[in-house]
Amino acid sequence: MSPPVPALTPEQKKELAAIRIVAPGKGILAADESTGSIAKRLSSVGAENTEENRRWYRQLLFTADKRVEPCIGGVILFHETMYQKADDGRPFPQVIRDKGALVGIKVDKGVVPLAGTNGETTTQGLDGLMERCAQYKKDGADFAKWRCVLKITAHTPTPLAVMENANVLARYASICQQNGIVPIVEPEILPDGDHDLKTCQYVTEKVLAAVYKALSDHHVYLEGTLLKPNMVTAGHACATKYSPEEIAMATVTALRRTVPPAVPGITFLSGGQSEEEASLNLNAINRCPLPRPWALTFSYGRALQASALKAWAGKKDNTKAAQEEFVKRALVGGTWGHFGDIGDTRSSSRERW
Ligand code: 5MM
Repeated sequence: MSPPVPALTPEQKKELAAIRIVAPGKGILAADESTGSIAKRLSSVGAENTEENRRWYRQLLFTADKRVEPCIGGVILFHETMYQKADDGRPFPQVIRDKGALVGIKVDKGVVPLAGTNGETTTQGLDGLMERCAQYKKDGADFAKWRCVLKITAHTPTPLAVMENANVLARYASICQQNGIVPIVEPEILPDGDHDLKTCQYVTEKVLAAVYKALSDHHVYLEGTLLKPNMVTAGHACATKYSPEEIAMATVTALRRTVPPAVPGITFLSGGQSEEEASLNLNAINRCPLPRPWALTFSYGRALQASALKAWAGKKDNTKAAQEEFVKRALVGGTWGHFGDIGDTRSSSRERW
C-alpha cells in the first residue's frame, strides 16, 4: 500500500494544531441546541420559544462574568445564534472571542432513520458542507461539531449502524479540516435502557474503534480533532448503581483501548446526567489511576445549563441569578483539572490543549 496523496499540507496541519480549545480544567459550553431542542428547554421553564428569548438566553450565558474565562475554552453555536447580536451590537462570535474563548458551530443537520434497521439512525448534513464550513470559518468559527447517535438494546447497535455512523463522522471531519476547522467527533451512545456498565463499555469500545478506523481511512489529522464521547455508564433503567470510581475506570479503560494518544482532547457530553453526577464522574475520571494521554474535560449542554435555565425561567429580571448559576457550574467543571493527575502522561506538547 502506498501513501495517499497528502490530504492536508503541513501549513494546514499547523493551523489546525494551533487551534487550542481545551486544556486541563477548561472545557466547552455546548449551546448549539437546534430549534426543536431549545423549544423543549424553554418550555420546560415556561418560556416562550421566540427568537428574542433564544437570543436573550444565549446572551446571558455568553456574557457571564470573568470567573468563567479560565473554565470555558470554546462555545458551540447553532446557525441562528452564530448570526445574532448582543444588546451592545457585537455579533455573538465576537462576544465569545472577547472573553478569550473560541467559536464552534454545529454543522450536522440532525439524525435520520437508517433504513433496514430497527429504529437506528445516521446523521445528515454532508451536502454543501464544504461551502458551509468555508463560510463559517470566514465568519469566525474555529471548530465544529457533528453528533451521531447509537442505541444499546439486545440487538443494537448493528454493525451497519456502527459502520455508517463512523464513516459519516470521518467524512465530516475531513471536510472540516480542509477548511481550517477542528472537528469535534461525537458518537453518542445513548444512556436509555437497562444495560449494565460492562455492556456500555463493550459497545463504547466497538464504536470508538470503528470511528478511529474510519478517521484513519479518511486521512483525518488526529492532532487537529477532538472526541466528544459519552462517559461509560449503565443505562438509566439498570438496577445496579455504580460509583463514580467504577464509571471512571470503565470509561478510561474503553478510551485507552481505542483512542490514539495523538488526539489532544476528549470532551465528554453529559448525556442526561444531573449537573452533580456529571461533575462527580468527570472528577473521578481525572483521578483514575491509569495513564491518560489526552486532556479529559467537558463539552456539556444540559449539565452546564440546567440550573441557569431554571433560574432564568424566561424573565429578564432573573438574568443575574441565572448567570450566577451558570458560573457555579462552569467553576465546578473547571475545578477537577487542578487536582493531582495520578498516572497522567500528557507530554508538554499536549499541555497546550
Ligand atoms: C446542546 O445540545 C446539543 C444539540 O442537540 P440537538 O442537535 O438535539 O439540538 C447536543 O448535540 C449536545 O451537544 C450533546 O448531546 C451533548 O449534550 P449534553 O446535554 O448531553 O451534555
